[in-house]
Amino acid sequence: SQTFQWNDPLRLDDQLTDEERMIKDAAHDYCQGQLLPRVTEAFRHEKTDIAIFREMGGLGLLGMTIPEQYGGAGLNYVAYGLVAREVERIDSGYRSMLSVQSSLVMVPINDFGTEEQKKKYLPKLATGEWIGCFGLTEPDHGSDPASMVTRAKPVDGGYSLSGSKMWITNSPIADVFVVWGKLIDEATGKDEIRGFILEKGWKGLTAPAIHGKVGLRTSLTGEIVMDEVFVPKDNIFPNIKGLKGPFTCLNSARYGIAWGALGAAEDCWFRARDYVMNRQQFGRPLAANQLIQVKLADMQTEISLGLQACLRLGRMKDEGTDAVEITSILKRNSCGKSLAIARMARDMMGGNGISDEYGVARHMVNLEVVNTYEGTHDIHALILGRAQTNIQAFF
Ligand code: TGC
Ligand code: FAD
Repeated sequence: SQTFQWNDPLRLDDQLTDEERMIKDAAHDYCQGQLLPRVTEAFRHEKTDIAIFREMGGLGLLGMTIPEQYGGAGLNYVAYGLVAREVERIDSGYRSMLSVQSSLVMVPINDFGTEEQKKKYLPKLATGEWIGCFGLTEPDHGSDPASMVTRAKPVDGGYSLSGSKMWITNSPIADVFVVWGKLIDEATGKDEIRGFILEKGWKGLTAPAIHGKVGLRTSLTGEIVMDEVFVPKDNIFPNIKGLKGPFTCLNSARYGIAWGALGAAEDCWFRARDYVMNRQQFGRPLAANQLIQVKLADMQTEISLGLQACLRLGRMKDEGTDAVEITSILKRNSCGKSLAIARMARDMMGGNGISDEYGVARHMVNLEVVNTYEGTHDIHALILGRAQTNIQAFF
C-alpha cells in the first residue's frame, strides 16, 4: 500500500528477512520488558547490573556474528545492528556493554585467536558468564593509539606487560582483558602493536573504576593498570601485527554504534512527539505550532535516512563489500545527528525535559560520550577527508 507510515517512512521493516524481524522483535521485547524498568535507577545511582550480561547471553545477544561452534549465534551483521538499535533505544550504556563484549572482545578472539584461545574464551563470553573488556586508549594517547606506550618485553615462557589504559568500558568487572601493547618484532627489530589476552587476578593487573561520569552511567568504566604482568606465550594473538588488529574490532563496534545511536534518537523523537501532542500551552497542544512541527519533521527525516544507510552498510558487511570508510561516514553521521535530536527533544519538553524521569536528558548526555568514543566526530571527518584527498590532516 502507499499509506505513509510516519514512524517508519522508508519501510525498513519490510526490507528485513523473517528471521531478522523475529530477532529484532525478541530484542525489543527483552529491552522494553527487562531493561527499561531498571534504567532510571541504574543511571541515577551509577549501577551496572552484571546480571544483564547473563540475560543477554541467555537470549543469544552476545557475539551474535560469532560461529555457533564457539557459542555465538552465527547470525549476520544486519541482525546485530537491529539488536544494537533496540538496546540503545533504552540506554547507550547497555549497548556499550553488549558491543564491547561482542565486537571488541569476541571478534578479535574469533578473528585472530588460536583454536585453544577460541575454545577457552568464546563460549563463556557468549553466555555472559565471563565479562570482557578492550584496552586500547591510554591516559595520554586517545585519538592517536599508534603512539601508545604500553609495552611487552619477552621473558621466559611469555611476556612481561607494563602500562596503563584509560576509559575502559567494563574493566572493573572484567574477567577477560584484550589489551594492545607494543612488542619489538624479532624479524624486523621494529616496534609492532600486538594483542594479548589477560585474565582477572593475574599478578600486577588491576582495574580501578572511574566514577563521576555525567553520561553513560549504567555502564561501568575503569582503568587497566599493568605492572610487569606475566602473560604466557599462549595468550598473544599470534599473527596479527599493527593497528589493523584493534581497528578490525572497531569496524564492527562502530557499525553497531551507527545503528544504536539512532535507536536512542528514535526514543527521543517518540517521547518528544508524545509530549507535544499532550502538552497544552496558549490554549492548544504544543504540536499545533509550526516551530514544533519542523523539529518533528527534521527528526523523522534524519532518523529514516540514517537507518536506511545503516541497513545498506549491514548488507554490504554481510556481502563483504564494505570499505571501512563507510563505517566512518555512518558512525559519525548517526552520533552527530542523534545528539542533535536528543538536544532538540530535551528542549521541546521544557523543564520536564531536564528531569531524568522523562528519559531524553539521559540519552543526551549518553550520546555526548557515544559521539566521542570509538573515534570522535572530528577524527572520523579526518579519516574521510584523507580518503577523498589522499592528504592526511591529523598531523
Ligand atoms: P593508519 O595509518 O590510518 O592505519 C594504520 C594501519 O591500520 C590499518 N587500518 C585499518 N584496518 C582495519 N580497519 C580500519 N578501519 C583501519 N584503519 C586503518 C591501516 O591499513 C594500516 O595498516 P598497515 O598494515 O599499513 O600498518 O593509522 P593512523 O595512526 O594514521 O590512524 C589515525 C586514526 C585517526 C585514523 C586512528 O588512529 C583512529 O581511528 N583513531 C581513533 C581511535 C579510536 O577509535 N579509539 C577507540 C578506542 S576503543 C573505544 O572507544 C571503545 S568504547 C566502546 C563502548 O563502550 O561501546
Ligand atoms: P583526545 O584524543 O585527546 O581528543 C580531544 C579532542 O581533540 C577531540 O575533540 C578530538 O576530536 C580532537 N582531536 C584529537 N586529535 C585531533 C586532530 N589531529 N585534529 C583535530 N582534532 C583532534 N577506549 C578503549 O580503548 N576501550 C574502551 O572500552 C573505551 N570505553 C570508553 C568509555 C567511555 C565512557 C569513554 C568516555 C571513553 C572510552 N574509551 C575507550 C576511550 C575513547 O575511545 C577515547 O576517549 C576517544 O578515542 C578520544 O580520545 P581522548 O579522550 O584521549 O581525546
